[in-house]
Amino acid sequence: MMKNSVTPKDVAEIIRQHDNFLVVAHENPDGDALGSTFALIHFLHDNGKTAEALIPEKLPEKYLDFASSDCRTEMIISDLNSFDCIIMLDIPNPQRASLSHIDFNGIPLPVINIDHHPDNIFYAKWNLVDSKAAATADILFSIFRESKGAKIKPRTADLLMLGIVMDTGGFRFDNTSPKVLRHAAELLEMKADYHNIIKKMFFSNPLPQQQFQAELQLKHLRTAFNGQFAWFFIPPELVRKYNVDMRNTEGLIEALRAIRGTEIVAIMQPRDQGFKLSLRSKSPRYSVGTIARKLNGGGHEMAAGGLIKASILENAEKILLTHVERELNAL
Ligand SMILES: [Mn+2]
Repeated sequence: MMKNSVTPKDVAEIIRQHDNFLVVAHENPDGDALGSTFALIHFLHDNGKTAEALIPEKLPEKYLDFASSDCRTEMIISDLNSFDCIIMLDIPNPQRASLSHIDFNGIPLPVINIDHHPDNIFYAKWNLVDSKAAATADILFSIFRESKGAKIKPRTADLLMLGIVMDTGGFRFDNTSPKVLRHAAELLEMKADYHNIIKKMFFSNPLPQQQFQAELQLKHLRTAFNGQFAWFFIPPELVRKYNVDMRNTEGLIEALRAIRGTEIVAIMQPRDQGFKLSLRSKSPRYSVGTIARKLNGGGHEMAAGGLIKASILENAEKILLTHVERELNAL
């Protein structure tokens, strides 16, 4: 048991004892971060609490219909006085929080850390970290069910389902467990609109974005190590050509994972002093978490991200290939 570990039941009780919550998601929020945040806001409101979310970035377009109105885009330290508890969702360390401009250690409020990343550093007063959980939304559902007499309305069920669907890739990834499938069935019984979620998340690409992906695959896909590794570098001029908003390209990496024979896949994009890296593995034998931790990042064993510090693409690719080769041969 790690320090200050709490159970879903404990968190349900801590929530009962507080009234006014700030809910914080990680930077570049994905479907689990957003689904969890909005689900928690709805749940708290429906059960007599006040709550606001902090999401400093413009949301990816496909999530706009799911957004809750009590959402702030910025926060200064004095704003925190109006809350009596902070809940951090899907955030392995405070540097990844959208609150990172505020000195986390100086925050005068109790903090609950609810997450499923294996590299979570247990930074809060109360930490509920379950790395076996498929999604943070799945952990939240356990908390909500432990909340005696609390209502879980269809909108809340819907948002939890959104988080679960996105972190399991529509129940295709290795984190799809009996538990998460049971939870999903219960959420359906609570009137989560699964079909709408699938349509909005997977079958609603704008045409230029689809064409962007086609050209990316046709002209920029590279493979190595007998096809066990595939990657693309996303050229900024291609992004401009199709006027693509990169916030809307969550899931782009699945095109690489779909290729037979690939074990590790990656996407690289230019970022500050180097190249931002997204990594996926298709088998628990190969940990992209290990690679990411060596490359200024982290994440799950089979889904992770990092930053390669290099001035030109060729050098970044060389560094990446070295690490991938080591992981492929690690057994
Ligand atoms: Mn997650």
